[in-house]
Amino acid sequence: MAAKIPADEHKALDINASGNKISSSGGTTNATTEQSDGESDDEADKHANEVTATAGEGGAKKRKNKKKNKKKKRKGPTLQTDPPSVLISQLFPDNNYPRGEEVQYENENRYRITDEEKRHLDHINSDFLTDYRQAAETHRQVRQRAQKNIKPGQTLTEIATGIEDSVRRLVGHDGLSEGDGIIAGMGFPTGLNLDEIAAHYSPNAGCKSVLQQDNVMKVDIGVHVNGRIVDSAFTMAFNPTYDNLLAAVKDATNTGVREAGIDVRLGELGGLIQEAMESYECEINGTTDPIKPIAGLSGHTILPYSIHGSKRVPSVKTDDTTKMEEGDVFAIETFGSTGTGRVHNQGEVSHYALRRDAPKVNLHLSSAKSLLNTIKKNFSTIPFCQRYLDRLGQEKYLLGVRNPQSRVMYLKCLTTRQLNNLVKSGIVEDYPPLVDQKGSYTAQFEHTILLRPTVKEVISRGEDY
Ligand SMILES: [Co+2]
Repeated sequence: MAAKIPADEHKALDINASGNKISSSGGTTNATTEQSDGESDDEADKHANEVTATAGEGGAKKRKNKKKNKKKKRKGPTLQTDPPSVLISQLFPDNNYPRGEEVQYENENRYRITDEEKRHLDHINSDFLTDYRQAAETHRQVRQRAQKNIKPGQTLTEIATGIEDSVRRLVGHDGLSEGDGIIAGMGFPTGLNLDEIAAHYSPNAGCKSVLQQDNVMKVDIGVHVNGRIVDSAFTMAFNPTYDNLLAAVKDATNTGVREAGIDVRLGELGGLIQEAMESYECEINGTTDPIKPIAGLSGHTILPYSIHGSKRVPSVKTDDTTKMEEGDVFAIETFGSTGTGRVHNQGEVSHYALRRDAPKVNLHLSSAKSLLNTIKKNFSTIPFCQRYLDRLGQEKYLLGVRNPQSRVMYLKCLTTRQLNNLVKSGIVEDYPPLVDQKGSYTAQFEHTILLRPTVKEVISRGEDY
């Protein structure tokens, strides 16, 4: 889920100006590390190897090599069903979830791999890692099935609910009883953004949109376990015309993921992302368009139960000298566009989140109070959408109602009004859809990375992207 940079804050610089290379002290290479953590790693390897073929790319390759000679090694199949129904915690007993792609720090930070103190810090963080890896494996399994099954002709509503039902089933929390969604489930509303819509569109009740053969669809999925949110997105197109657009953005995001590391400066990282993105162009209906990074949308740190921390990863060079630091969790995401590369708010809002710094306001309407209470109890500060509220309500009011559909629409209007109240009071933040010029096409790829004390872990990496 993208962070929006206010227009007056993104001062893009000329990337050809001097000093656009990240100093060697912070850069990292793409080499995966040897796993060097002792017994618990071997246990994790064993389970990952026997149970599934969907582990993170780098990690999975390492494991395959290691166990090459074992008779028992079979390629897949996973024990997961289709549609998925087996809990991730059952597929990987004893919390031995697959690791993401682990990438060694380089140069001045190379010592971290074996440093006793850093290894100790890693060990005391094992709950954090376990929750993150469970969320990431859920993400991979759900999205890989989505990539296989999403087809033109399906409604955006059925695509979104299909993804969300799968996530909730695999983490074992349907989110319907009070507070259940705070334990594990959706990390934010499923973004299904078509063509010029870059971010923050999710169908509301009554949405009639149907996926078309020529659409370019960004699928942005958030999964959380105990508030540890994995934020990762990909783009689907059924027409090969857009291949270069997708390739550009995938390259830009992978550049950001590769060059990210402790001590790396955010503005310089943006320059490298920009360079990668702008080295592509895309021919659509006979005209060749340059591919522009969308400067107003950025990657971001992720905090517990909160999708947007305070640091931003721009996709263009800026003068932001803020450094990435040990312990940071970053969503590295880039957007490319055949349009202007600028986005504006447009269309019906679906995404909301309770503000962490929400002021104490005396709400006059009891309906607004009760909605705020529902939000606090079921989502805390995790972003949600109108459909997530609808499904909480439906459980109760569908029981005795003759015409459930009209009741749903009536309650939807009521909910929208109360949400607007909460937004105006500064308690809830709304995230309107962000849209480039009509007729343009935008693409997005995104990974979540953990800057662990010893190693960088690309937690959401999979064989797909
Ligand atoms: Co994001």
